[in-house]
Amino acid sequence: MSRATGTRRHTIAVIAGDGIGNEVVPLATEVIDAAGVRHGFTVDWTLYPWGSEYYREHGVMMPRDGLDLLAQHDAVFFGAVGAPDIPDHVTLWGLLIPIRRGFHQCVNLRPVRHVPGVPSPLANPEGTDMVIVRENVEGEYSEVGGRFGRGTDAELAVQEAIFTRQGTARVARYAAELAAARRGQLTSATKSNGIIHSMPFWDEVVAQTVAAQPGVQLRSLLIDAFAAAMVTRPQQFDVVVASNLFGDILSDLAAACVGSIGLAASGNLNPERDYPSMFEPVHGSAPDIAGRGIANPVGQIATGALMLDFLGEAAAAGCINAAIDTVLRDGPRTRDIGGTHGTRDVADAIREEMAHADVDR
Ligand code: GGG
Repeated sequence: MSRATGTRRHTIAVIAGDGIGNEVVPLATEVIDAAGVRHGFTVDWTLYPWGSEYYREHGVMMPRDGLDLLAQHDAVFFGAVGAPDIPDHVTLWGLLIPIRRGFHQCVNLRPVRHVPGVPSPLANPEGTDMVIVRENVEGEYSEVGGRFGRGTDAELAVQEAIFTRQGTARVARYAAELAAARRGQLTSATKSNGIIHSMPFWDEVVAQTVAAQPGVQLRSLLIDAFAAAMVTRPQQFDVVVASNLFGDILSDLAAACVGSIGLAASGNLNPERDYPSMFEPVHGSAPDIAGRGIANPVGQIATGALMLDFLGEAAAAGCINAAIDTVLRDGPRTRDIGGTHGTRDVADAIREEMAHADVDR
């Protein structure tokens, strides 16, 4: 059916990055463009060829003025980073982390939902529906520390975690507001029995912040018990707030529990909107399957829906998510969730499903 297009424009920076990022990102942009045609907006994509290949050529993951270039866009659509021949801390700290920090993307939003029909390693995954709110710019991901006496018997490494009152309160407030708009249940991941300074501090600041948010029930759960509960009864979680490291681990675990990490979307949000936010799937570059056309594109496409929602295109986001659910239920599916189809088959099926849904409406 014909609808007016191009009345709203979004300018998006694209960094496909490494490995399967180069396979899933172009397909996800096709799906978003198709949503734009049907929902009356246009996306101007600008590709930035940064990542490990760029590093091999230039010795850096992105150019010195990289953030200035990205700052000209409404959002960043990111694929994956990581290559077997470059240390992971070089690739991560050379690209993703400078963007997260430089653009004050203090919240990493990671929704996890079981879609009926998707095979799961759990006996009872039905009804799992949570949002993990990961602190994204401080905590355990810190540059404070050092290596001493390299190569000697006395060698040692010191790594400091940094928790500020402002940073902890900020992410707790975001999570509490989100919980108030959902089922009102907020669970905070902690380890205050073993980590004697930063985690009791985290607990105090989270509790003080959440107390100011009416209608939200806060529970604090030790990260080890959290991991077990995620496997035995994930349905109990509504909104989860966690530090940078705990949030990263819990969201991989939760995504695997509902079927595959290849399904999971995320947004690195600058809630004040002073800078572009960055949207990337939870999965990495998967060098073991890169170049074979078998990666699951759903995480990247769902990430596109999250980005559109953030940009005010809720109807288009809903349409993409509904199409994803139908394709996950009826197929085609990639191998990670029990299918035999390729990356393009699944992305095309999502696009076709969107077209049918719009015609039916
Ligand atoms: N698409 C996300 C990606 O490539 N992640 C690589 C990674 O190692 N991320 C760690 C993190 O998010 O902290």
